[in-house]
Amino acid sequence: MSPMPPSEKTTTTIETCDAVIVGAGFAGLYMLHRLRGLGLSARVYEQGGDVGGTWYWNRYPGARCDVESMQYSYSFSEELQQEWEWSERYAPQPEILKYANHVADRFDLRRDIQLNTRVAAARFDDAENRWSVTTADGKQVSATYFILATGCLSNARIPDLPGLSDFKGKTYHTGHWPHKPVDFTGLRVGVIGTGSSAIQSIPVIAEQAKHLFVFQRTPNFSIPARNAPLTPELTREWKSDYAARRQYARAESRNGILTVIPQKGALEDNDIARRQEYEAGWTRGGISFMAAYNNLLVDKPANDTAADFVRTKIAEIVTDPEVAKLLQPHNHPIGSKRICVDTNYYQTFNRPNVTLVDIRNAPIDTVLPNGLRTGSKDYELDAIVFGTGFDAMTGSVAKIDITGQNEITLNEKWAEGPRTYLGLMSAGFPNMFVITGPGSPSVLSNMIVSIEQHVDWISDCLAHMRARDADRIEATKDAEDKWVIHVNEVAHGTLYPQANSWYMGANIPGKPQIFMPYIGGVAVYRRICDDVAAKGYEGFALSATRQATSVAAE
Ligand code: N01
Repeated sequence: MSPMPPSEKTTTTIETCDAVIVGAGFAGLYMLHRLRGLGLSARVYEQGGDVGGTWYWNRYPGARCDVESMQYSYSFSEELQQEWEWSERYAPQPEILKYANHVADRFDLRRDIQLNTRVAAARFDDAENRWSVTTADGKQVSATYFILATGCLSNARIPDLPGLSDFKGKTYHTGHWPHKPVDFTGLRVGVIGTGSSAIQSIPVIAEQAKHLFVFQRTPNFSIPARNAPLTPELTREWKSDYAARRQYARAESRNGILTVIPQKGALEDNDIARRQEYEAGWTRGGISFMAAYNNLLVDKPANDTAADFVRTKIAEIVTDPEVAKLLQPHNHPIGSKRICVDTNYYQTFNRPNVTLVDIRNAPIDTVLPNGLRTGSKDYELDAIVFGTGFDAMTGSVAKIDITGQNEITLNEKWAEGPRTYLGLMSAGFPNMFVITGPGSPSVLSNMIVSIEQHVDWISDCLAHMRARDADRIEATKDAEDKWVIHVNEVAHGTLYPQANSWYMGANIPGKPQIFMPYIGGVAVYRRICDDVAAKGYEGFALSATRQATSVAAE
């Protein structure tokens, strides 16, 4: 047995199970359900006070999903998808959280979920073929499988601004919002950041605040959501054909969302036809705006036509031409950063109580006890809202001290960027699975579609192993190396790497800049994963380290 680090010497093994799952968001909940279906014992550890993952933490004003409700939901249970009623085209955060809670209750998941418990470390014991998992309160559990369902946008990040600890007002991060409603009435509020979270919250905060200052470093492209109540007719239409629509989204689409797949490129249309096409997308609302043509994310001149259209819209909506100019993005192709979806975002800058502050040319120098100082001016503030994003995809995994074979930690192995085979496993870390990890479509897709695909793949893999008396699976280094190259090549065939985005790790000082998700599309990716499985888990090494019965009998 490999030696324990000093901090773990005093812990006692209190539990054994087949699998430890980290996180009780949508990935962890479904993983638990599937493992139970296989007759495996599993324990879920969740650092939040309840289930729901991202929807438990992101309670900021205006938070809602940018994938339509009828599609942003589980498909694994026909009864569940028939009985659940969504109220709006884009569900608000409280409703999605209610749905996660409903799922946890309906499938009796809570008895295997331990809340308020952060997993601090996990260590693979090669000789025993077991993971020893330690929680932050020093408890230890031993499991054959270690499954990271930690979410891609779970590690909220507040920039290291000088003077922040001396600020006398309240500070918030959109991704770590208080559970009690925050009332900004009568306050001078500063929002730092203009990503999806800030763009959703700014119009709502502006309605409450005495004055709202928006500190913008990089303007973003945003498309109107056109949110509305879901009509009973539309809901009925979806439910009458749910299975087929789901199947299309998972097996035919690029991003796990049912959209008409465009057949032509933007430059194949003349100016008038193109404008009509974009106008239709703008009027329809939502992220399908980028599905107008098939080359918007691979061809810069084509992309420019869509970007110009949105820049023109901004100029039409925002009455002050100087403010409109500042809001028009020019430093990245449209869609190369996650496109935002809003309700009245650009219109909010016409309000007399809202000021846009350019911190690209005059960066924040310091936080003052009563506000913020940028290069040119002081701003008095009672509250600061950080919409500054996350250490995405790897951040929440990196917070766990994971040690694999030969005493190598995952953080050491991923020091130059994450390395996985299919985004599912990393060589040297046997029996450790990552759900929607780097190297898989994950954040470029409807997350629930990708979560279900990974959970199903992992479950089928474990069933396959059990049928062959195997109890160890590991990615081979060769397969992983080839996959990393492929992920990189596909990304560089697109415009995505041209943006300083969190997809690239560019928002975290010092983080290696590598395009993390797999951009080949969910349908292509699913076929690759299914093919790997059909070939006996090609690129993975499966073995039996002891009598197979011990896997399930402990
Ligand atoms: O975070 P972001 P987010 N000083 O990283 C700025 C998903 N999501 O929480 O671009 C000043 O996108 C930063 O500026 P810059 C969705 O996938 C989905 O908004 O780095 N500014 C940027 O403007 C999304 O993409 C939904 O120059 C600083 C902003 O903060 C992802 O979550 C809703 C700064 C961060 O934007 C993350 O979105 C919400 C600094 N030091 C989120 N550091 C829906 O489903 C950062 N910024 C609708």
